Amino acid sequence: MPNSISRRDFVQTLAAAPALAASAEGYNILFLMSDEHSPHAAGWLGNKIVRTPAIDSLARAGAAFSASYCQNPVCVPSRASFLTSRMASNVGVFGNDGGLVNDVPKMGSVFRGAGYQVSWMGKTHWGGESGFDVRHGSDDAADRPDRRKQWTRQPEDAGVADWPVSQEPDTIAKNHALRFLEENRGKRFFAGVSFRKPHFPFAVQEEFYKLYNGRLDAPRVTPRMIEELPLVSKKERETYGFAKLNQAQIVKAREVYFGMVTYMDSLVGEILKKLDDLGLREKTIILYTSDHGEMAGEHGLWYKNSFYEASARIPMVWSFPREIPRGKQIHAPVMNMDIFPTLCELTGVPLPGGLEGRSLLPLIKGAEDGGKRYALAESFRGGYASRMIRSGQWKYCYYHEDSEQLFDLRNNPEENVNLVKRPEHRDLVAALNKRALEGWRLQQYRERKKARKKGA
Ligand SMILES: [Ca+2]
Repeated sequence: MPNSISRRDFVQTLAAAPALAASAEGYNILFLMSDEHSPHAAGWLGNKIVRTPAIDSLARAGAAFSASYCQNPVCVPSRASFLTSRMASNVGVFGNDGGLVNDVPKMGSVFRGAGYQVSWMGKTHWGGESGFDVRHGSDDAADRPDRRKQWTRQPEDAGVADWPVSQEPDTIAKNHALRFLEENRGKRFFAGVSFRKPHFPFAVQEEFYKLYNGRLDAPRVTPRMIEELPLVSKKERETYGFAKLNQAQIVKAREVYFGMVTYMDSLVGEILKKLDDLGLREKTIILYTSDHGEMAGEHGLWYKNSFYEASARIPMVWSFPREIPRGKQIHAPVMNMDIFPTLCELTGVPLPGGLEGRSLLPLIKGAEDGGKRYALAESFRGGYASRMIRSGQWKYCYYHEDSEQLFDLRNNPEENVNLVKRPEHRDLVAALNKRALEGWRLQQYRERKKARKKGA
């Protein structure tokens, strides 16, 4: 050790070294994501029936979050928020109609600027430019077999797919990913692999369906749970006729949904195996997440669009043997906006200004207990606007011109006991309401809606 630096300085230098070493050695990023994966259908988060061996193994090799949330439970805004690390409504995105502004740093362009080979395979759906080189956007494949007319979005149409997995867009995206890894093994890459399953339509091949046929029940839904739904969810039930579903239809759609989860997990497994075969595992930061969940019948609802756990909470698993401890589960509330700054910290890529998320690395490493963290989500849908905050064991939801909810997730994970009117929680509700509504762009949403109506 040179005499000019003290032992303390040397230790501090070592502590600061990972980020520097990362940029010098060129760690890769593999960003694996699915569409509509409920955290209630995740083996590593405790579901005993669903089979997710590949992602379970990733969770064993790294850190899994049990309270990670998307910032708007629908495709485009959720993707816009992790792409920019900002609330989607702050970058022009209120719903699936897009509008992502150009003049903010995006994950793809920032890592491209830092010298990474940035490529995105599979579903994009950002609502604007991402900065990624999109190799295979499966969302625009017109000849998708599940777009034939019998495969609607309705749960009552759930069934066994009559085409092989080789024709699935996700299998094709996976094949692109395997080729990409081979071709770029010597480069520093940022590969996004984005599956569209387990998104509806509810169709899956027999080999996956049979794993669950006869093994699942319908979730418990009481008339009171239906009565207490926010108006936006009641409208959703009406629009899609969920009240007409019988128990057998609910169970079958859930069996197919679990099958789709396992199919998607099998693709993750193939990609992880390729990474191992190429000897890239040790130098690749791996993330698995989803853009939102799927209610799959809970609370009498399907799809996403709500703040209930199955919809707004997302799976999030990180693995990187050099920096991330093995088998860690973290219960602090976090957001998908936190992904971008975490990747910057892990790789040493300078953090762009204006990001709203915070790096997860201090939490992952145990330097921070997460007690001050909270997660925000919002929804603008069919004229309804709402916001949610998760803080500690509490979830508070504010539905504009409708109602409010307060759930104690530790003691009532089913979210069917609304505590918002209890006098003992008055101060808590006031504090959560204030924080949840800070910076809310409700007025902008209304103006935009008005302008679009005029233009139409
Ligand atoms: Ca989605």
